[in-house]
Amino acid sequence: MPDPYRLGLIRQIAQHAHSEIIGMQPEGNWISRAPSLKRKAILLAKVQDEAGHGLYLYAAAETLGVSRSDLVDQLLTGRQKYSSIFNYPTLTWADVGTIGWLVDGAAIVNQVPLCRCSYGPYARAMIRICKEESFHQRQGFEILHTLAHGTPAQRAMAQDAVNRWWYPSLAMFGPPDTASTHSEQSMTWKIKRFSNDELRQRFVDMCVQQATVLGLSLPDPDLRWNAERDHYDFTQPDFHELMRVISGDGPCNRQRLEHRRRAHEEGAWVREAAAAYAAKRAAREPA
Ligand code: FAQ
Repeated sequence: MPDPYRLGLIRQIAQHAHSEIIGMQPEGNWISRAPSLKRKAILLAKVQDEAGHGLYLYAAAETLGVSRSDLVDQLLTGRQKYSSIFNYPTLTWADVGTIGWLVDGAAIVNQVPLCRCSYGPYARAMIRICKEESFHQRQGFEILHTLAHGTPAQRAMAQDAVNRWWYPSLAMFGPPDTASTHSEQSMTWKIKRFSNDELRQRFVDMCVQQATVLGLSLPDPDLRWNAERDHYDFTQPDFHELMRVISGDGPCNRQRLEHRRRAHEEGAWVREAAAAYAAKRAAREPA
């Protein structure tokens, strides 16, 4: 395997794994505040799924000759990135629905092609992840549908959340193709199968129909069908804001990393106990 291919994959898979782990925080914030026991149980399961996705992805990265502890260290010291989207706050319960609908929706559009990428362990991890993401997307859609058909205050809360998450969700697909440093190489190697702009367009086309079913609007006055292109025209997200958030200056960057560092330190005894238990069992088992 050529080294640049291996390193390119480690970069992308590690960022992806970190995103799943940091991505537990915005929704985790609502587990104790979910409006019913049923909603709480569903959200708890979703957040646990995200931990599982992180685990599959770290395991896929390890097949390329890196250790999980080294990758975690790179996240905690800010040398590796995670998705910009998880640096935005979840202000209301409607944000949980909107993350499911838009953020998981964008994740699915981006990740379904990865199920057929050129590196088997990553592709195979993505198959299971996409199935679970699809459940996540539907639970978000259902939360928003309930709110959008509830009281005027609930409806306003749902619309406000969609207004705040729309552009950050569009930015998840990365910089425009003209500014994407890795796309060309990643597409040649068939790690990426579609460009950032192609997937962003696919996501917009999909969301317009779904917003109609929800009875909510998307906050873009220039969103309209273009029969010549056979796609919706739309306003691009603010890519300067994306770069600012990626470089550590988003609304919640510091809080997210601080929380992760603390959780990692506080969980050290669990890792030590698990390692000691595994060593004891290995010593007891006949060779
Ligand atoms: N945020 O040259 P490109 C989820 C970086 S879904 C942060 O275009 P590339 C599920 C990029 O890394 C979210 N950084 O890069 C969930 C590169 O930086 P570098 C995770 C970004 O790799 C839902 C630089 O900018 N999904 O977690 C972003 O060809 C709900 C130049 O960009 C994945 O990771 C961004 N938005 O394309 C969990 C999918 N965009 O490394 C919980 C796999 C760009 O040079 C709750 N990854 N950058 O320092 C990919 O498909 C690609 O890596 C892209 C970026 C499309 C994200």
